[in-house]
Amino acid sequence: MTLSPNGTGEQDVLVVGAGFSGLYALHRLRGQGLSVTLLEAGDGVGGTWYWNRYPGARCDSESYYYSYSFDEELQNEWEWSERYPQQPEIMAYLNHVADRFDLRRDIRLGTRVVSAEFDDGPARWHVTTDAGERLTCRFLVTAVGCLSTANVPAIPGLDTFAGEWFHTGRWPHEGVDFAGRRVGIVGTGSTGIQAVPVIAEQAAHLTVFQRTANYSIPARNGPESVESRQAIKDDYAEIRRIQRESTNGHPFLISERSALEPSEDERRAIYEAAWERGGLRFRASFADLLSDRAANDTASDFIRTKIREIVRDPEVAERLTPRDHGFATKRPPIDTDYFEAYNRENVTLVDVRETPIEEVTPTGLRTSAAEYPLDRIVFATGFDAMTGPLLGIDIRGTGGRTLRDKWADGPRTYLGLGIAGFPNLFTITGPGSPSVLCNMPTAIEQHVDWIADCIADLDARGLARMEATEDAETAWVAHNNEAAGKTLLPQASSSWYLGANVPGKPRVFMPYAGGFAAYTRICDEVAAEEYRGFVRTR
Ligand code: NA7
Repeated sequence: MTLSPNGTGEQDVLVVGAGFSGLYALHRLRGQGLSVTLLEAGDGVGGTWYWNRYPGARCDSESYYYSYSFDEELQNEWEWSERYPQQPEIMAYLNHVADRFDLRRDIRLGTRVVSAEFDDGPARWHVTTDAGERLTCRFLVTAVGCLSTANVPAIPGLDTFAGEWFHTGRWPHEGVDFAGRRVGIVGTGSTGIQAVPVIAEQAAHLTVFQRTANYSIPARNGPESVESRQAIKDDYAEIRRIQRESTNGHPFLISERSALEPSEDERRAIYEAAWERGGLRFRASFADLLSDRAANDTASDFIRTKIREIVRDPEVAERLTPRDHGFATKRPPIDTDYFEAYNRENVTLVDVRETPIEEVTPTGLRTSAAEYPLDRIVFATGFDAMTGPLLGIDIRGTGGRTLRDKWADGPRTYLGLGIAGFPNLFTITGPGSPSVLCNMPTAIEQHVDWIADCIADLDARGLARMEATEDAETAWVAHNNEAAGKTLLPQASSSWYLGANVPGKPRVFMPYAGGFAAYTRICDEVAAEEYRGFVRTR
């Protein structure tokens, strides 16, 4: 089936979003003979990386592993220039993928999905776009990303600001000129930590408004040598196997030793080596960093000492030192010269927990203690993570029930893939799946493959409708909470994993914390047992 020229034709599958998830979903589903159209709100492919163009935007996963593994030729032909890929390079890669697999003919850019309604009689989804078009499909696959709904704080007076303000996740394509400007940046998560050193180099003055001090590990970015690229490619099969069998989708395994086992000297030496090597792998130094408070304290203390060593002004160092949560219990950033930036003459740190932001004035930002004159304000304030992108669409399941209503007290899914009351809807990296706790392309490929196999199985059996049962969903929510409860993660009370960064959002630990490999095994078992926990009918 193909879309009729007026866009009202029926498709087997509509995919929403053209990031890593949507592009692979289109390729994979089309490859098994299905008619597929992909609808994308942006004017280009790239998803997260299309929108996040802020200074210093770079992936924290390493480039050779933050890439697709589904096609051997693709992974062998593509050359990543640095250890971590910069935003423009990821965009080049995803555009290359779109061209290489001839995806563009089934992608409609500049098309935002505003609603989707399930019609139970014929088991069809009716999807409406912002242009008022109505499209129909058998299966709806959301590939809307976990971090794509910008969270701009509702600070009084923002509309009176005479300068310009930006959210990092909606960055202007033409860039922003900070030269000679007084710039304020709000937020010190992964994004703020990447942007601060880069903006500090450009601006006349940079004021950083920090609410929660953060741990950060040096990235140790650098060019990827010809030899190391070749070595990775020669070993790709094994690397991909490790990624798929790991806890977090990265090509390293977490040490099996407790942090409390070695002597203090040996432990410090292990942390020093990990600090020198840099990157997210630091958290793999010991087995129990995310499950045992005393073990976690050893890593947290090590990083606190490093902050004091790097930052020259002891008062600034103290304000930059996290005390209210343990290392990696919130998403751990990695950085290039973040703490070093505070040694610059033109960088000021303001602790807005001590002196909260009260308003934006026409000429700057005022806290309870002072007014800071600014020409530009950058909000690195994160996202309405995981549920925001899905609830941004008016999704209605059986009986017209809205997803917003169903998730009023927090998301409920089965495997993060299916939702009771919403048949034939598949959510790639949905809440309740490893998603943001995993290297994303690894998590995405597993989801897309599972969904594609599932649809193939339905078609082979002549089945038209598939829906997660309430019981399976309830059991999965309980298992999700249990898995999170075995870790220290839910204890970081200001974490976006819990929805704590968005005022009024229900506090539910959203990603699946039981580990990627364990999760994959469960999904495989569900499929092998004729999709246990789903009802499939003609
Ligand atoms: P994050 O990690 O959610 O960080 C947002 C930062 O903004 C964080 O420091 C927040 O402080 C701060 N924030 C949020 N709202 C406010 C208000 N109203 N006032 C002051 N400060 C505020 O988003 P990122 O974009 O950095 O990273 C998102 C993910 O992208 C990252 O985890 C990676 O997976 C990639 P808080 O900690 O909430 O006190």
